[in-house]
Amino acid sequence: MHSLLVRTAMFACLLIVFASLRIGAAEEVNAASQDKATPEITYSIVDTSQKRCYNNSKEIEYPAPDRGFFGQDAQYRGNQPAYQDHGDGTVSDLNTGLMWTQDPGDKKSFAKAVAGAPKCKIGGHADWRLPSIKELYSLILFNGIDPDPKSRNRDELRPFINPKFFKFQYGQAKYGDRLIDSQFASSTLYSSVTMLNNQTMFGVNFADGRIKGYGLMTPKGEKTFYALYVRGNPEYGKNKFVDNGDGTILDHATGLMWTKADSGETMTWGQALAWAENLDSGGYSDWRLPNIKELQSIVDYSRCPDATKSATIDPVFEATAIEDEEGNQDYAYYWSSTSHCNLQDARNAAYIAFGRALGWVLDLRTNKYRLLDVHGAGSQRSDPKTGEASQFPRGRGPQEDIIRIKNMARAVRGGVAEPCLTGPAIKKKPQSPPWRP
Ligand SMILES: [Ca+2]
Ligand SMILES: [Ca+2]
Repeated sequence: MHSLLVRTAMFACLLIVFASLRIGAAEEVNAASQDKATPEITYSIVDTSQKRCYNNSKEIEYPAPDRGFFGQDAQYRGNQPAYQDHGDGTVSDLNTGLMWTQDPGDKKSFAKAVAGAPKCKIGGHADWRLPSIKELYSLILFNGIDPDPKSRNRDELRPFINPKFFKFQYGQAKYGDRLIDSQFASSTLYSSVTMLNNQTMFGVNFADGRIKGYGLMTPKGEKTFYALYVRGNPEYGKNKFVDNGDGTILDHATGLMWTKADSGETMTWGQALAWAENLDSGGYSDWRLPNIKELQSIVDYSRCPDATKSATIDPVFEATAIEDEEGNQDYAYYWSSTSHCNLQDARNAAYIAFGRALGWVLDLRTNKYRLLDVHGAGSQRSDPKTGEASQFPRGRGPQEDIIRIKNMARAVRGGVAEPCLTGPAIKKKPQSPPWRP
């Protein structure tokens, strides 16, 4: 009698378990069909990993919503980087659905980087390709530190890519390289030329945190690059813009909504953060300044002022024309919410050049400076957050980049960016360099 009771009770329990399993299965089916109804994110933007907040020069506590510098990169978390190391020389990016080779090998020319993809059999896969500039930029992280190009000191440096998953090295003396010479190749060629006549490829420098167009030829021969190969998610980097007709543009590929118009005037970095946070447009008030990876997602690398007489952006967007430093029609640089830090300070923030990426180049024959498109429209560089551009009449340092300080802005909303009001404790820095005997 006793054991019959137990058996009956057990049977009842099993029935309940089976019933709940069936309900669980039904819920999964419902969730799957709902996924089909809502647009699929095919171009998931990975966050920059910037976790600290900065003012115009240094790290600060996370600012409150009504205070200056609110709305910067660290305060919107987004899709945090997540990788899986397969232990066979390949790494999967769990956000983008892209699989990568882990080791870029030796530097090689662009032609050899292209030719190497179909020959690559790493991990037993035969469908590797050289990444587009948008695919390659998905790996960049902005907890990196921009080195002084002349420095040889590798202490305290941190690259702009996760070195636990990707083999990274700073410039090697064996190539005659500077510390910062760690440029990675992409399959994206510039639709114009740099330095007046150089065929140019966009690459990412994971040593100093920039996109630049690199001339394929140098006076010494073909320029060489590191190359990672990628496979999977053929939709990555392809926008699906829809003009909502109310001043907003939705990119169904990324899930981000953008303002159709830009700020129409240039401003400092702090002003750009506040402009976006205070914007009321299309019936939305939760606009923010995009981080640099979100902003790069709307670059159209097939367009540029020279090739299409337009900004480097899909024509669904409006872009305010400007006059460059010599009075030629061009398009602006656009601020991101991302600081570009070096060992000394956080005085710079990252921008995308939606017009020519100009620099002052000294012509050794005439000993005069010429204003040239040195890096190509679609580059990512950085500018001082505040100050007077007139202090930099011939650009800055070995990068030769022109300095504008006042740049344009475009606002974004949506995605998975919840505001974040607290962060890690501020890093204390020694007041002066440690004394060395
Ligand atoms: Ca962020
Ligand atoms: Ca707001």
